[in-house]
Amino acid sequence: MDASWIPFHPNPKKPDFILPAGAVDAHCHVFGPAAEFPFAPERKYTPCDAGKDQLFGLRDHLGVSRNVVVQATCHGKDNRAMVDALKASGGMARGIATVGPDITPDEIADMDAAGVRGVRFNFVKRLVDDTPKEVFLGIADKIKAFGWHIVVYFEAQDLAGLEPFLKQLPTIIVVDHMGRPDVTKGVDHPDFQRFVSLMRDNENIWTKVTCPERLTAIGPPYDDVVPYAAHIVDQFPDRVLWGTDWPHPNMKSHMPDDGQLVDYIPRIAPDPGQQQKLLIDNPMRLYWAR
Ligand code: 0GY
Repeated sequence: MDASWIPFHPNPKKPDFILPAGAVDAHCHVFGPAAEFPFAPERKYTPCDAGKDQLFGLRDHLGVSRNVVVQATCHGKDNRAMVDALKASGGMARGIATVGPDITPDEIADMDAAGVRGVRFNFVKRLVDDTPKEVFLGIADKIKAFGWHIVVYFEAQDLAGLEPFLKQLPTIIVVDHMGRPDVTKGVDHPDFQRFVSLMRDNENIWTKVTCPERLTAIGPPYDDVVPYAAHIVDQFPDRVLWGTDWPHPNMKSHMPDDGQLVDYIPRIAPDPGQQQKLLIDNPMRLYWAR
């Protein structure tokens, strides 16, 4: 584990907000355990172990019903820890993989059978080396036949340059963490409005209203991020997902209490109808339609 690594919260509070039955945590990860699932040589960080048993323990503690386990960059293109978690979940977890251009239809089919429903394209430079767009387009072409979608992770300053590429992708696209807005600028700032316009103009683009703990400039309870997520939920209620981001890779300022992240939900989705879509209908449609 990196010397500067902050481990996940050891005893998160019981949420005050009672999640509706069937709620989905649509963005979380597993790390190792390294003795069983070694981290990738090309990784940019070495985390603590945070395996499936701990994830499922958190799920039950929070009152979540299902998980979407997103392949973390510390495991590179070795999806075994994620797939192992899916197989152990009894159908209550789905996955997002990271793959290379050499992926074969048989390998995709095997992951599909385990519950993988998409791939992640990562553009965050501190996390991954650059991948040519043609490589991503080739992967997109291979996975679309399986009904998979594409999760993209980028930072706000890279959106303008990525827009032409995003418009070329042939599947549903899920943007991580609202494209990481700078929340000191204001909801009406052209940078955030560029992201809002992208969603408005492209009905295949969804987003996760996740990670207030990464976006905040002032810390918990993340008052400065609420207006951004609330705006997105209000404008695009049928294309939003919520998740914890447990075990919270690369948090340098503080480690969030996952119970507090559940209590954040009614602040960004105050209406029970919005909550039903955010927590159940949308992720079920995207991840459990089959
Ligand atoms: C997140 C965010 C981060 C890390 C990863 O795969 C990863 O390593 O996604 C980050 O460092 O911002 O979504 O978990």
